[in-house]
Amino acid sequence: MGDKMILKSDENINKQRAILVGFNHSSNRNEIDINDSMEELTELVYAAGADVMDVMIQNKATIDVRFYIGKGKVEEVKLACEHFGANLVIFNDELSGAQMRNLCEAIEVEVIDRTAVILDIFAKRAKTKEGKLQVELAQQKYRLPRLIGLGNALSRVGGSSGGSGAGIGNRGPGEQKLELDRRRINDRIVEIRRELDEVKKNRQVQRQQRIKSDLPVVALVGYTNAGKSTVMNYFVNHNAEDPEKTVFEKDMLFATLETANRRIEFEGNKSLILTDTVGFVSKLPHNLVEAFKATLEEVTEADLLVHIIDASNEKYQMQIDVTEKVLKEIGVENTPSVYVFNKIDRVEDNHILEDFPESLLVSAKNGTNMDELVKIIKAHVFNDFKTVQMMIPYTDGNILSYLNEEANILNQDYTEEGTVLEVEVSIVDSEKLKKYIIGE
Ligand SMILES: Nc1nc2c(ncn2[C@@H]2O[C@H](COP(=O)(O)OP(=O)(O)OP(=O)(O)O)[C@@H](O)[C@H]2O)c(=O)[nH]1
Ligand SMILES: [Mg+2]
Repeated sequence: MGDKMILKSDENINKQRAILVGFNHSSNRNEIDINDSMEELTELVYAAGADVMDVMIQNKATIDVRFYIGKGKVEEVKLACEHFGANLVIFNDELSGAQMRNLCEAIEVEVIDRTAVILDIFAKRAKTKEGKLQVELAQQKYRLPRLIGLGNALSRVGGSSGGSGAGIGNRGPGEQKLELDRRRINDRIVEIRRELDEVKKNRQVQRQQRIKSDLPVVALVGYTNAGKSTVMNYFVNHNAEDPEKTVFEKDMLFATLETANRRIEFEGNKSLILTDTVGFVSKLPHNLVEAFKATLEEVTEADLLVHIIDASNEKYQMQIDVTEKVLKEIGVENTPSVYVFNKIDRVEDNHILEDFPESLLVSAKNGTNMDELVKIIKAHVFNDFKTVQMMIPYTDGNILSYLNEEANILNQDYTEEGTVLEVEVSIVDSEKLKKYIIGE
């Protein structure tokens, strides 16, 4: 039982029958509503593949150090498990190793917490090598301080071979095992970090290549299920060289777990890199935020953040707050950003524009107002363009082909000396090609 308490990547909570337990303490009240939070936990548990048999909430002023919830509630949870034939109890808040052990012993079923569920989903969905390594790193870091919770079950196993039954006599081998596990995890953490460094080096090479191309980066950010990938696909379908390269979109939490970059092209040779990112969720495990900072590098380097908000979700204000909090944690609070309220096809009457006059309402699914979004993005990232007149001597044909590729030629005339152009170029190019400029 113990080994399963913290899920490894090869185990999961698929098809288990779970009881969810929430704790509503006074300091919590001005945060997220407990019912909303439990509803979200239910969604997370479904996303991880388990069934939710019952949701229990305790309102209490203080946390019980030993069991998190009160002793009486522990009994109730135990009865509920028997009643529903549940084999898993999931707490909405992070538990310590000791609390896990105590609860597990008292309730006699596996006990995990919300963080373990989120880690489990991430472990199952991560696809790239870097994604997998990062999730495992977060998992190992999560396991380490909770080995006591595991240690108990392990010591029972260890002690049984001694034949002395339950009790203090089991401690010896258990603690040795605990120490061994601790060392094993620490070793693995070191190894993962080393592997991640390797992967990172490769990524940096790729990024540098991209940076060399000078393309602006626009990152889609927002709460999970807001429609970021759908927005991405809209652009891939309309403005990408290869419309085949759509990303996965689905009505479930954490459909996207890895950052995806696509080159999006607008008329006049104006291109940008659009980045689809992992969605955020309330109580996102800190280790995971840490781990994903690396894959969120595109976000930290973005020229513009397009914050996608699900207008059809009543709790969008909370979702905006959570997203902004995480963005702050990864250090991008100063990047220019725009609010885009998505799924307006699902809202009839709204006051969004009164509350957020600067925002845009769209439906990525139906394409409503997406041309407005294009305008906003262009205005933000292509404002470093200017129109100039150039004269390119016929001997410099390579410059002309460069401009054909990279700039927006508005007018073209052939004179005796060479080609005279009216052309919209980036400031960078206008500097580089200064000697050809004959008028601005
Ligand atoms: N009605 C409606 N549904 C939408 C719209 N945009 C997206 N959806 C749906 O919302 C669900 C989630 O969309 P995704 O694009 O996967 O959301 P996401 O923000 O990428 O979610 P994660 O990757 O989980 O963070 C899907 O079922 C979409 O079809 C929209 O404009 N209107
Ligand atoms: Mg997505």
